[in-house]
Amino acid sequence: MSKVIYILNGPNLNLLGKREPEIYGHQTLDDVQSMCETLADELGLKVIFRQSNAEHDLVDWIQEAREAAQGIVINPAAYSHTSVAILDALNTCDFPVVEVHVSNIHQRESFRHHSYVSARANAIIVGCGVEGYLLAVRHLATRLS
Ligand code: CA2
Repeated sequence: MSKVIYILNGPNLNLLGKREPEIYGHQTLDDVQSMCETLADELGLKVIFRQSNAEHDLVDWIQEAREAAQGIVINPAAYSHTSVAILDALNTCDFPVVEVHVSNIHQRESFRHHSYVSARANAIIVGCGVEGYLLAVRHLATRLS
Protein backbone atom coordinates (compact mmCIF):
# COMPACT_ATOMS: atom_id res chain seq x y z
CA MET A 1 0.00 0.00 0.00
CA SER A 2 1.26 3.53 -0.83
CA LYS A 3 2.66 5.65 1.95
CA VAL A 4 0.63 8.82 2.53
CA ILE A 5 2.04 12.31 3.01
CA TYR A 6 0.12 15.46 3.87
CA ILE A 7 1.20 18.74 2.26
CA LEU A 8 -0.26 21.56 4.35
CA ASN A 9 -0.27 25.24 3.45
CA GLY A 10 -1.01 28.19 5.69
CA PRO A 11 -2.62 31.59 5.28
CA ASN A 12 -2.56 33.51 2.01
CA LEU A 13 -0.78 30.78 0.10
CA ASN A 14 -3.99 30.51 -1.96
CA LEU A 15 -2.71 33.76 -3.55
CA LEU A 16 0.48 32.15 -4.83
CA GLY A 17 1.10 33.18 -8.44
CA LYS A 18 -1.53 35.91 -8.23
CA ARG A 19 0.30 38.60 -6.22
CA GLU A 20 3.95 39.54 -5.43
CA PRO A 21 5.51 37.33 -8.15
CA GLU A 22 8.90 38.94 -7.44
CA ILE A 23 8.86 37.18 -4.04
CA TYR A 24 6.75 34.07 -4.62
CA GLY A 25 7.03 33.41 -8.37
CA HIS A 26 4.35 32.85 -11.01
CA GLN A 27 3.10 29.38 -10.21
CA THR A 28 -0.21 29.00 -8.44
CA LEU A 29 -1.00 26.71 -5.53
CA ASP A 30 -2.98 24.52 -7.96
CA ASP A 31 0.22 24.23 -10.06
CA VAL A 32 2.15 23.25 -6.93
CA GLN A 33 -0.47 20.66 -6.05
CA SER A 34 -0.37 19.02 -9.47
CA MET A 35 3.48 19.04 -9.56
CA CYS A 36 3.58 17.41 -6.12
CA GLU A 37 0.97 14.81 -7.09
CA THR A 38 2.84 13.90 -10.28
CA LEU A 39 6.14 13.52 -8.44
CA ALA A 40 4.59 11.64 -5.53
CA ASP A 41 2.97 9.26 -7.99
CA GLU A 42 6.40 8.53 -9.57
CA LEU A 43 7.84 7.93 -6.09
CA GLY A 44 4.98 5.69 -4.96
CA LEU A 45 3.53 8.14 -2.44
CA LYS A 46 -0.05 9.35 -2.05
CA VAL A 47 -0.50 13.08 -1.39
CA ILE A 48 -3.21 14.84 0.59
CA PHE A 49 -2.80 18.54 -0.31
CA ARG A 50 -4.59 21.29 1.63
CA GLN A 51 -4.52 25.03 2.31
CA SER A 52 -6.27 27.10 4.96
CA ASN A 53 -6.18 30.63 6.27
CA ALA A 54 -7.27 29.33 9.71
CA GLU A 55 -4.77 28.13 12.31
CA HIS A 56 -7.26 25.62 13.77
CA ASP A 57 -7.68 23.90 10.39
CA LEU A 58 -3.92 23.33 10.23
CA VAL A 59 -3.92 21.94 13.79
CA ASP A 60 -6.88 19.66 12.95
CA TRP A 61 -5.18 18.41 9.77
CA ILE A 62 -1.92 17.68 11.61
CA GLN A 63 -3.94 15.65 14.13
CA GLU A 64 -5.66 13.85 11.23
CA ALA A 65 -2.27 13.14 9.63
CA ARG A 66 -1.06 11.54 12.90
CA GLU A 67 -3.52 8.72 12.24
CA ALA A 68 -3.51 8.65 8.45
CA ALA A 69 -0.03 9.55 7.18
CA GLN A 70 3.65 8.72 7.34
CA GLY A 71 4.98 12.25 6.83
CA ILE A 72 4.12 15.94 6.52
CA VAL A 73 5.37 18.75 4.32
CA ILE A 74 4.21 22.03 5.82
CA ASN A 75 4.47 25.64 4.77
CA PRO A 76 2.81 27.28 7.78
CA ALA A 77 3.23 30.70 6.11
CA ALA A 78 2.82 33.55 8.64
CA TYR A 79 1.90 31.05 11.39
CA SER A 80 5.52 29.83 11.25
CA HIS A 81 6.45 32.96 13.13
CA THR A 82 3.61 32.95 15.68
CA SER A 83 2.07 29.55 16.26
CA VAL A 84 2.93 27.48 19.31
CA ALA A 85 -0.32 25.55 18.57
CA ILE A 86 1.05 24.26 15.26
CA LEU A 87 4.37 23.38 16.92
CA ASP A 88 2.51 21.50 19.70
CA ALA A 89 0.46 19.57 17.14
CA LEU A 90 3.58 18.62 15.15
CA ASN A 91 5.30 17.52 18.36
CA THR A 92 2.62 14.83 18.77
CA CYS A 93 3.58 13.28 15.41
CA ASP A 94 6.07 10.42 15.24
CA PHE A 95 6.88 10.77 11.54
CA PRO A 96 9.19 13.09 9.56
CA VAL A 97 8.18 16.72 9.11
CA VAL A 98 9.64 18.92 6.37
CA GLU A 99 9.13 22.69 6.66
CA VAL A 100 9.08 24.62 3.37
CA HIS A 101 9.25 28.34 2.68
CA VAL A 102 9.06 29.54 -0.90
CA SER A 103 11.07 32.68 -0.13
CA ASN A 104 14.31 32.91 1.82
CA ILE A 105 12.85 34.04 5.14
CA HIS A 106 16.35 34.89 6.42
CA GLN A 107 16.81 37.57 3.76
CA ARG A 108 13.51 39.23 4.67
CA GLU A 109 12.20 41.21 7.66
CA SER A 110 13.65 40.13 11.01
CA PHE A 111 10.24 38.95 12.28
CA ARG A 112 10.36 36.22 9.62
CA HIS A 113 13.75 34.90 10.75
CA HIS A 114 12.33 32.76 13.57
CA SER A 115 9.98 29.84 12.93
CA TYR A 116 8.43 27.91 15.85
CA VAL A 117 7.94 24.97 13.49
CA SER A 118 11.69 24.68 12.84
CA ALA A 119 12.18 23.33 16.37
CA ARG A 120 10.27 20.20 15.28
CA ALA A 121 11.11 19.96 11.58
CA ASN A 122 13.44 17.17 10.51
CA ALA A 123 14.38 19.24 7.46
CA ILE A 124 13.84 22.84 6.39
CA ILE A 125 13.85 24.12 2.80
CA VAL A 126 13.87 27.88 2.22
CA GLY A 127 14.38 30.11 -0.79
CA CYS A 128 14.03 27.48 -3.52
CA GLY A 129 10.73 28.88 -4.79
CA VAL A 130 7.95 26.35 -5.28
CA GLU A 131 10.60 23.77 -6.22
CA GLY A 132 11.05 23.54 -2.43
CA TYR A 133 7.85 21.49 -2.26
CA LEU A 134 9.25 18.99 -4.76
CA LEU A 135 12.53 18.77 -2.87
CA ALA A 136 10.52 18.11 0.28
CA VAL A 137 8.47 15.34 -1.36
CA ARG A 138 11.68 13.72 -2.65
CA HIS A 139 13.26 13.98 0.77
CA LEU A 140 10.28 12.33 2.46
CA ALA A 141 10.34 9.55 -0.15
CA THR A 142 14.01 8.91 0.67
CA ARG A 143 13.41 8.98 4.41
CA LEU A 144 10.41 6.68 4.17
CA SER A 145 12.03 4.12 1.85
O1 CA2 B 1 8.17 32.08 1.90
C1 CA2 B 1 7.19 31.47 2.34
O2 CA2 B 1 6.78 30.42 1.85
C2 CA2 B 1 6.39 32.05 3.50
O3 CA2 B 1 5.99 30.97 4.34
C3 CA2 B 1 5.20 32.73 2.88
C4 CA2 B 1 4.34 33.47 3.90
C5 CA2 B 1 5.18 34.39 4.77
O4 CA2 B 1 4.36 34.95 5.80
C6 CA2 B 1 6.34 33.65 5.40
O5 CA2 B 1 7.10 34.58 6.16
C7 CA2 B 1 7.21 33.02 4.34
C8 CA2 B 1 3.30 34.33 3.17
C9 CA2 B 1 2.41 33.55 2.30
C10 CA2 B 1 1.62 34.54 1.52
O6 CA2 B 1 1.67 34.14 0.19
C11 CA2 B 1 1.39 35.07 -0.74
C12 CA2 B 1 1.55 34.66 -2.03
C13 CA2 B 1 1.32 35.55 -3.04
C14 CA2 B 1 0.91 36.82 -2.77
C15 CA2 B 1 0.75 37.23 -1.47
C16 CA2 B 1 0.98 36.36 -0.45
